[in-house]
Amino acid sequence: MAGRITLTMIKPDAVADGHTGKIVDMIIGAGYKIQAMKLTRLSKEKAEEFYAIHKERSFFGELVAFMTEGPIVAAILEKDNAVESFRNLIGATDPAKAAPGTIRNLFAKSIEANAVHGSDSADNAAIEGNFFFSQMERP
Ligand code: FUP
Repeated sequence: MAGRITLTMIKPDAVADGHTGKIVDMIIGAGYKIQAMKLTRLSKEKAEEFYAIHKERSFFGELVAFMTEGPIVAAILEKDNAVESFRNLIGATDPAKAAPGTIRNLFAKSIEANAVHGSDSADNAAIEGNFFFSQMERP
């Protein structure tokens, strides 16, 4: 399974704006199989844990505040070369730099409220999948 999964979050901005269905449709249309999916909400502690790698960055406090402001949809997605291909589907972190037709180009509002997350490596995809889902919640 290594390399075949990635973890996504549809972030609070996109969920609140009613874009969940369109984003899930794009993901399925691009050939991903959904292994697990849930609507949930990050506590401050959980958001700080998820983004711990960024804790020294100037934007960390605002990022945690944004990620806890409303519900998110987390999902484990399966496809060949999942991490890299999904990052191509979502586009650059900054929506101003995201290629036309990418999820962030279509739905993101700013570099912070950027609609979706995608894991940046196969190792982090495994860690992030286990962060959100128990064995019972996965096939
Ligand atoms: P990405 O892997 O594309 O999600 O981007 P990063 O891991 O670099 O950043 C994680 C999150 O931090 C982004 F989704 C949004 C937030 N961020 C900011 O708010 N400001 C920045 O300058 C960079 C990132």
